[in-house]
Amino acid sequence: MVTYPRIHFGMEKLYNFIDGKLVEPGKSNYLPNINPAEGVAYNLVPDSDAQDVAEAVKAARFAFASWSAMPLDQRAAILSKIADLIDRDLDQLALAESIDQGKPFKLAKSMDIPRASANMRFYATASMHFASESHHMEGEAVNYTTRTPIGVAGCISPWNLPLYLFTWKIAPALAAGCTVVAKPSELTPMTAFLFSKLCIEAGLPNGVLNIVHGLGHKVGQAIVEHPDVLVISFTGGTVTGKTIAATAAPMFKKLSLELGGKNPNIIFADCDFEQALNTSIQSSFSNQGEICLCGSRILVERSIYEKFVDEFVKRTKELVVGDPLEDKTRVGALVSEAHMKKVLSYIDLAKTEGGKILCGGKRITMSGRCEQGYFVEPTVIIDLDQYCRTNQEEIFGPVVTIMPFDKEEEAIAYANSNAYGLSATIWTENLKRAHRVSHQVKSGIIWVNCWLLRDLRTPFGGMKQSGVGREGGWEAIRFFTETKNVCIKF
Ligand code: TXE
Repeated sequence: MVTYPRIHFGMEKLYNFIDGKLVEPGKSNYLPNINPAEGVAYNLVPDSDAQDVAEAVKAARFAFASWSAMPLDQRAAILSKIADLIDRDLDQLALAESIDQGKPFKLAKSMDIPRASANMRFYATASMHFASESHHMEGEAVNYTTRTPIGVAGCISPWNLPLYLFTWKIAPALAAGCTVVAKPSELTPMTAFLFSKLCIEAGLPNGVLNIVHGLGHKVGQAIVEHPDVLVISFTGGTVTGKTIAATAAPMFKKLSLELGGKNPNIIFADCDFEQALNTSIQSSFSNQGEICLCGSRILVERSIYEKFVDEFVKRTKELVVGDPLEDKTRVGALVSEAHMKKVLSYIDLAKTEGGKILCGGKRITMSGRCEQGYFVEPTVIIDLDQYCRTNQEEIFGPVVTIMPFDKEEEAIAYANSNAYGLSATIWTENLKRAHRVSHQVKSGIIWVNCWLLRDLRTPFGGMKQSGVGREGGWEAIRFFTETKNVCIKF
């Protein structure tokens, strides 16, 4: 068990990071920041507004000329230095992430924080290899294409993988030569605040990255509305994505929207049963099911359906739900009381829709320091129709449904019977089937015989209501650039 650092995390104030300085919000308003495992406030997050955003944009605009002109190796060295500092502070950042978000400390230490430094390092080095194209028209002309940084980028990130997704946006923006005004979720501001201190230590020039904390409809909206923020990268709920798109579209801003998912996990009878089972437990309940890539609809070929359901329920019951700081904990607290209520309301809905709860289904009341925390039992539901709301809407919690199918075409139709199209997992030992099904499932990311195996060079994002655009690799760097073609006649 990790020692809980009460002294460090008393009701301290977090600060915005504007023009290289840690500053109070202009009106000195703060919001309580809740530790979800305890259900109590433990520090104060700035309740900033449009004026704070305006200050941040002004600093970012000013910094743009020198940052975008800085030699690539110098820019890369600063971003790499930030990655090194994240590695140095791994324990402190993982602890902060666990306390702020409710996720197991072990998960934050093994996944979230290492990925945050990987994001910084990946794009630091990528910036030095970035190149644009040229096209020759034989004997007639040559075209060359330039991709130059757009200007000030707005990066808005969610609460489920706080530092992981925050850095996933700002790293390519900074590497491309943009300056940034960023907003982490008001529910999980802590690691972004610590990150701002690391940027100062790494010598990031003033104004290159600005972090404004606060509510989505105030700070987030002000970033999207600001005429000098030319490009917006957002990860969060689909409803919020629609609001952002509606605001940004009339201003012709460039948009990348990574939204929700309701991902199918298709298990054929010819799979490696043990692997499919083990990984499906992870893809269902990792991070309390609060990952947009979690497989929340498990489709199982009928000949192994009963066996799979029995084993899956048995292993689900073995998962230790509890204090995120304890080593044995596999499932921690949900991020907020409101989110816990939303998840529980979907379990109630599933019952009214005819679902049978095989395990879980309730809030858990812990003893000791976590007695007011937001814990929900990992929940497995069967007997639901494909088209019911439980199977159509994103729950984003430790809740999965399992459904049988008879034929491959049926599995594909079920997988596609949803407005979302972020990711899908396919379990089969038949190579031809793996290709066939991968080709037909309408999702931006397909994993065959694995889940969440990430190569940062690959395009990342969803189809349909899961978003617009792709992150990752060159796609993300190109996104933050403006393209120009120059045609020169011989
Ligand atoms: O996210 P929001 P919420 C899904 C999940 C969840 C639902 C709602 O199903 O239950 O979305 O979650 C900022 N302009 N995902 O409401 O509001 C906000 O402050 C600009 C999936 O908590 O989308 C935060 O920084 N910004 C998801 C960020 O948007 C605005 C991860 C995301 O919060 C804004 C999170 C506005 N008008 C939730 N309103 C994923 N795809 O990983 C809010 N924000």
